[in-house]
This record gives sequence, structure tokens and C-alpha cells, in this order.
Amino acid sequence: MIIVLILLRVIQNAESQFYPLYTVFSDKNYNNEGWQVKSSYGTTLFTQCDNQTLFGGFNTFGKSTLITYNSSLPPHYQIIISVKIWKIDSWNDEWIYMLLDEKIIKQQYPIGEGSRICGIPDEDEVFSYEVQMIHTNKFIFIIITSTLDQAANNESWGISDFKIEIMQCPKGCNYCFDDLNQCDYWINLKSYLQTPSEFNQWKRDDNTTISSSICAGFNITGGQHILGVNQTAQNIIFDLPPHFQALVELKLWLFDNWLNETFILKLDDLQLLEEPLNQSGPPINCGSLTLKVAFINLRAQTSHSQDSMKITFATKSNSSNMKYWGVNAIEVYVAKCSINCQSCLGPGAKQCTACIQDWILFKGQCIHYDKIPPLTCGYIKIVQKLKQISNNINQIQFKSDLIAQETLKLGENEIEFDSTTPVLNFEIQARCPQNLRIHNSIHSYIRCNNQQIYMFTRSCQNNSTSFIFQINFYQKFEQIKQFILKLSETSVELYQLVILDYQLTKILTFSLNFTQI
Ligand SMILES: [Ca+2]
Ligand SMILES: [Ca+2]
Ligand SMILES: [Ca+2]
Repeated sequence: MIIVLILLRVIQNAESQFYPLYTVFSDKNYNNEGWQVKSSYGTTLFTQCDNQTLFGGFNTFGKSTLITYNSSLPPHYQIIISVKIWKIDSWNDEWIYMLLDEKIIKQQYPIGEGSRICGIPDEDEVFSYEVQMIHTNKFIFIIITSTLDQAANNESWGISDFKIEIMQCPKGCNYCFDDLNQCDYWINLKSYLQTPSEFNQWKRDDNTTISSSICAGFNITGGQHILGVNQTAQNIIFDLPPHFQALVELKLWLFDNWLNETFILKLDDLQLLEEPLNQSGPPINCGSLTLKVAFINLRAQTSHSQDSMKITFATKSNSSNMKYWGVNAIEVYVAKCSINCQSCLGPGAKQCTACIQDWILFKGQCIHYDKIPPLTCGYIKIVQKLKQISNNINQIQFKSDLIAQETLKLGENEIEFDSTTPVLNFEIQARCPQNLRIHNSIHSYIRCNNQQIYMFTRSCQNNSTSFIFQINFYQKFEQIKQFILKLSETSVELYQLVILDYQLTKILTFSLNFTQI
């Protein structure tokens, strides 16, 4: 097992590579689409430093500047975010704050470090940051700001070489946890991203609508003075398609210090997540207020098959301090059943437990009601021979070129013939029971459909009489046909499994047995 795991790991490493999704502010790529800048200085957003073009830079990004980036990502399960921060001129122990999605970086730059590269004759320095994380949320949010307090021609900053790399989900998957497991059954059912109207359906436990707020340009359901500790946000989604699992992703925004508190996520009142909160984000200018801000990506998954789903978010706290929270980038996924399934235990056609209208569960798969009709005989050929048969054959024996003799057993045999079978042929050899002082007859019955029934009776004339019946059904097999062959020493019964009047039905197609006269 260990060897297998190591092999899997090696294969995974060989095939899984970070894909460079987005690179900007380097190599002549200076398109700042998706970036928002608040409180910048100067007339341009780009400046030069040491032959490098910076987004911001000297006398451009300084006191109160806040930049954000917001993008949706293709389905992925890991992410690397990297950026270079240029500290320019006379920082005096001020901080740079970065929210690289949920990862918070707080870095203090002391006075006098670095060398004189650009700006005024004060020391400048460039720092590289990189975070790698498990990440499946469809959205990435970036916030960068500082605590600078003097003019931008005294202390400033800029960024370069911003990069997002992702591990992509396998092709055909809208969601995944890795690239090893099947994931093509996930569908994105609902997105509550950022438009305030999308959030209107969310209610507190007293059924009042939760309005949205804006922080650093991001719309958030709840937020300051809207959603407090020990309050609940919930929403019900209806008309879910047939599915076997449900998954909810979200970004939880926390304002102020959250320590020893808990976030709860419930689906249909079943608690799936109890996340301890220990977050104290950096102060961010949310617009009218500067608040300590942090956000974390959370997800919960459960078996689920109902056609509606109640999603409940709540926080729990024993603290008497007022503090606020909110959510956004909420994504609801369901793992859909195979086509024509009304309910299922898992992915794939064989996991159906019920079918949609006009489809019938047949051997674990949903089959259209008219797709498995009874065998119709284009032509039947029956030969009865009176001749000696092998002494090894005792009473009745069933033979067919289409079925390996050794696979047959007394009792019920499930057999199927696929569309490559041109003729269903079989031979039954029978010897009258020996040493019995009763008169017996061999009685055979053949039905191809309700209109055609053939019955034959032949008496045993003496103990050693034997019969050979050769039966050929010339049949157009349009799809797999399923049969149950019941064998005993004195009888053969062949039943076909068909769909008749929307019901799975077992119909007797052929039988042969000894009967007493
Ligand atoms: Ca200064
Ligand atoms: Ca300088
Ligand atoms: Ca200062």
C-alpha cells in the first residue's frame, strides 16, 4: 500500500504543475484592469524605479493609498500568489498590510534599511512575498495598504511582478479537491458574489432581510452595524436538480478582533462546520470607517439529495463586545446524478435509485420505458430429435453456444446478450427419468410475445427415451437483453427482464419440464 501511495504521489507531482494564470506589472505587461486604487498621488499610476516600472511607486502610492484586486478563477484546488513590494524612501517603522486572499501579511519596514534606488536620497528596498495555499473558492481578493503617515514624496511604495498560479482541476470539472479523484459531476448551482441584489434573499433568524455593505470596494452581505455576533444569516434554495452531495463555499469577513469565537455552517439544520475564529486583521479603510479586517475561505460538504436546501451561517461568541461579520463569494455546488436519474447514491449510471418520468430503473440504470421490449421472434426454429445422447446427461441439460457451459449452475442464472448477438440459440437435451413407474411427458412452452405461444408435449415411451430440442430465436438485438435462466434437473425456464407498462417485468419466454400424466 505504501508503495502504491508513493507511486501516486510521484505521478501526481509529475502531472500537477502550477499554471501561471495571471502575471502583471512585469515584462511590459502593465494592464491594471481589475485593480482599484484609492487615494493615490500624482498624475500616473506607474513610475520608474531602478529601470523597473512599478504600479505606484515614488510620490504615487503613499499615505492612505489602498489598492485592491478582484478576479474569478477557473476551477482549481491550489494557488500561489506572489508580489514584490517596493519600499521607497523614509519609512519610519511603518507597516505594509497585505491580504493575499485569506493570507494576511503584516510587515514593518524600519528606517534606513536598503539602498538609494529611486525617489529622494533615502533608502529604498524591494521585498518578495509568496503565499501558497489550498484554495478552491472561485474568487480571489487582494488588498494592499500601509500605515504611512507623511507625504508621498517623503515615504511611498509600489508593487511589481504580481503573479497568480493555480493547480487546475481536471478537464471537464467545475470543482475539485485535487486532480486524482473523479470530479466531473459537480455543477455550480448558485453564486452569490458581490451584487447587492443577489444578497437580498439572505435573512436573519427573525426573518429580516440582511442588507449589504462595502469594504475596500467589496460588497459584503452583512458587515459593520448589519450582522453582529450570535446572529444568523440564512437562505433557502429550491428546485435543486437530482444530486447526491452538496457543497458550499464562502468568504467569511470579520471586522474587529475575533478571538475564541466560532463560525457555524449548517445545511438543512445539520451542523457541518464549527470553525474556531482567531483572527485579528490589519486596519483597512473600508470607506467611511477604518476597521480591522480579515476574511477566510470556508467550505463544507455533505451527502444531500433533497430538492431544496437551507443554508445557515452563524457566529457564536461569549464576548460582550460588539463586532460584526459578513459573507460573500458564496458558491453552491451539487454533485449531480447521472442523466435520467431522479435520485442516486453516487456518480455514474449504475448508481441510480430512481428515474425521472418515462425512465425505469433497470439493473441499476435508468432505461427509457420502451427501450427493453419483450423478445419478438422474427423466426423460430425448433428441432426435436429422438436419438441417443451422452450417458453423462442425466434428465435435462441446457446448452448454448452463447453461454459458457461451466458458468451455469442449478438455480437462477443471470445472463445477458448484447446487440452483437444475431440469433439466440440454445439446445436442450433431455432423457426420460429412469426406473420410474410413472408415465412422464416432456412439456415445452415457447413465447416470443403474447401473440405467439407454442406448446409441445411428448411422452416418454420408455426409460431410455431421450430428446434434443434445438431452439433458435432470430431476433434483432438493438440493445443488451437481460434474462434469468432457472435450471433444475427436471426443468428449464428462461425469463426475459422487460419493461411492460412502465414496470420492470419478468416474462416467461421458454420453459421445458417433465410432467406426470
Ligand atoms: Ca518619513
Ligand atoms: Ca530613495
Ligand atoms: Ca512616517
